[in-house]
Amino acid sequence: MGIVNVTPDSFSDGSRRTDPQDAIAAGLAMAADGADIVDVGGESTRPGAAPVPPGVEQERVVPPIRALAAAGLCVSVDTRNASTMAAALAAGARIVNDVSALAHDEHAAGVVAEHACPVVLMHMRGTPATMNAQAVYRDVVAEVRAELSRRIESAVQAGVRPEQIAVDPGIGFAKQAAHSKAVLRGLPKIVRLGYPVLVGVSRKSFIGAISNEPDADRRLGGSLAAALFAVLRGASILRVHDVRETVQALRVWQTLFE
Ligand code: PMM
Repeated sequence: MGIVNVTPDSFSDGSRRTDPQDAIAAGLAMAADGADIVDVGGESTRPGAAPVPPGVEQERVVPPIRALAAAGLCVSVDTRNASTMAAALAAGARIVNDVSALAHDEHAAGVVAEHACPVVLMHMRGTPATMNAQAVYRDVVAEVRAELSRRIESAVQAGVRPEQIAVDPGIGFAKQAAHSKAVLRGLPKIVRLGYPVLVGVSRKSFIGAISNEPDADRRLGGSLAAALFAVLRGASILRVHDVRETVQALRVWQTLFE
């Protein structure tokens, strides 16, 4: 899954695309480089980020989603807002990726149930503005697993079918670097929930903490290492900025394993 952020303020400078034409070109290039899914988002979820009104978010994401879907790409929309999910699905998006696991907007589960589309339920606590203060765990893997389980139950109660669901432990969301490391090591416990697992490690701050690299755009090596480790631990979808490099790393790594 390649990341197309149509935002002025994502944590990685190199992934910000405010011009719709840039976003479309980036999505097409990612697909050509081997991405199976292109994830388009219009609201930064970096720690402390302010919420973006859904109308503004839709003005950002709908034009690139329409163009990328028309070009035949499988597009997901990265949003917490039901009206943005509906607008993106109407424009041709096929997957909903919600960092709040359908908790932010009371109408979100209904939209996903009605469209019967795949949905990514990601773990976090609070909101991007408040999540850092809630990064307190006794057993982070068990707590993330239990909290994801509750979000799955709530989605299913709202009419989402289990076959639609993928889960994501939410690396860096309400997690300090030590929590993100523990979650990656304990990923098989999340895999045992029985749903496909998506992992987003690309350029995240725990890589900066391990490698002493404050610049998010200079964390490719660490991102590749963490991505391969996540696959080894059972991840089936990787959400990445650097598609060409990740596809190459995966091909070589998998070939050597065969
Ligand atoms: N990370 C970000 C945004 N959306 N969605 C999922 N499912 N998993 C993630 O880890 C995730 C996400 C933040 O990163 P970005 O600013 O590079 O998009």
